[in-house]
Amino acid sequence: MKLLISIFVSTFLCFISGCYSEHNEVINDITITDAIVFEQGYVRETIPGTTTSAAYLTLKNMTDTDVLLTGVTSHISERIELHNHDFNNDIMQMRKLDQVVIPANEKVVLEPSGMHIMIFDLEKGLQAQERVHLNLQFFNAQTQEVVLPVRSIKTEFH
Ligand SMILES: [Cu+2]
Repeated sequence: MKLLISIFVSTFLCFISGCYSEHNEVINDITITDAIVFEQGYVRETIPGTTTSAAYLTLKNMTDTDVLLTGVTSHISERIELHNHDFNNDIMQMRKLDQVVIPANEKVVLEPSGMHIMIFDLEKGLQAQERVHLNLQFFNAQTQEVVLPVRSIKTEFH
């Protein structure tokens, strides 16, 4: 009974002294705009008659903790997904990802042959020289805005 009381008391003390919020702080300790540095990127020009595009960028993690990119939003589309390319019987297919890990003290490169940000249902085409605002969403509910230039499809292969 004494043991039970002491467990109860310590749980209660933990509760009022903020053990729970302390735990939360460990996760939310990172300020994304300081931790994640956007190095470069662009959005692909749309092919006439199509409503999809993709964004590519390099993000560098300046911290000792892995950071998870969990989604992307933008005013240009309500459907933006994180994707990867997979080979299935020698056919390249795209697969939706729930998150992209940006490893501690490392970079992650989203590029045409690898992971990328897929933009669906564009209401109007994207032309070279335009700029696209993307809100990157991270695991701790923080966001970071990046502004990417639209690049022509031709320059993508040069
Ligand atoms: Cu894709």
